[in-house]
Amino acid sequence: MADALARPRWWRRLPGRLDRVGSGLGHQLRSRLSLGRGAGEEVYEEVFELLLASDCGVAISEDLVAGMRQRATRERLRDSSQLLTALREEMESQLAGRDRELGLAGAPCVWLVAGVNGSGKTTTIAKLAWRLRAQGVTPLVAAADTFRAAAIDQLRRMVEPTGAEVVAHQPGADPAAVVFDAIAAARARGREVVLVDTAGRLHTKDNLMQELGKIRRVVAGQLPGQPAESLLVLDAYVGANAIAQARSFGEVIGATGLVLSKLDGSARGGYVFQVERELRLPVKLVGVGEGIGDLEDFDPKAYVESLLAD
Ligand SMILES: Nc1nc2c(ncn2[C@@H]2O[C@H](COP(=O)(O)OP(=O)(O)OP(=O)(O)O)[C@@H](O)[C@H]2O)c(=O)[nH]1
Ligand SMILES: [Mg+2]
Repeated sequence: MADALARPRWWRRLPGRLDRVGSGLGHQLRSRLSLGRGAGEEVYEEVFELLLASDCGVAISEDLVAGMRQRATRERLRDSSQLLTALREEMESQLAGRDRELGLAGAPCVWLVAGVNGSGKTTTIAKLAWRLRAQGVTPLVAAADTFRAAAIDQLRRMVEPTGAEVVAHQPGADPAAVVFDAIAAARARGREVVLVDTAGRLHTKDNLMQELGKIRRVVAGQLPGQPAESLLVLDAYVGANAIAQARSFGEVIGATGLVLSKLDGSARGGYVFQVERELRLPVKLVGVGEGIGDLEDFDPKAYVESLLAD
């Protein structure tokens, strides 16, 4: 009961979604562990297989099982609920000790948002604008996806209803120039936060990656120490396949954190462990739907809870 109360809003809003993920892993773990065999070698192998199947990756699955086994031996755990608790604690400790706060230092502070095509950048920007407005901050949004006219229109359509302002140039303009102007406007108008929407791109397109690097340099040139946040948006549905491309992005933008979008549609529960370890970056935000309010701070405890739900 205490656990249920501790769950954040987004967890409760996903019945049949994350729950479906949870019932996969949690349900199967329970049925394997409750066969009355205690903590035998065979059981650990089965737990390993289940973790692997839910996209935890080999290294994490091995670590989780090793940690679980150590606890079981040390504390003489035998029954299934004790073993499950040991696994839960191991999972929580994998995600512990990371700074998941969004940095707000700077006047203005800049949050740069990047990722591959369709990962959820513009939606995340609009959700962030809405959230900041709810906190009494009016952000300024730089339409640095100048690649398509439709991208600027989409950004305006999504952001303007939140009350945030959009700074845009013509389609085809230099994205770094848009950012330069947005920073100047934020200074002139006393805006505290500048959100930068960028065009989706493949990590293999050198010229487009360089363009992203240029945006970052323009920000730093105008405002030393910025961007305060360089967020890489990853589509949770794509799962661990996106890790290699994410690494290139991470370097170019100097990523400070990850946004996992579309978590509401993803069945790859263990992916969070893998992505955090492989990229050495904290998941800061999760997208849990298409609505403007469907962005939440990532809460590791609640996440583990939802993974292991029956
Ligand atoms: N279910 C769900 N859909 C999402 C979420 N975030 C974004 N989407 C959807 O994903 C699609 C792409 O979102 P965009 O925000 O346009 O993605 P983008 O990264 O800006 O795309 P490009 O600018 O074209 O690279 C849209 O249909 C969004 O509604 C989420 O958290 N959950
Ligand atoms: Mg976009």
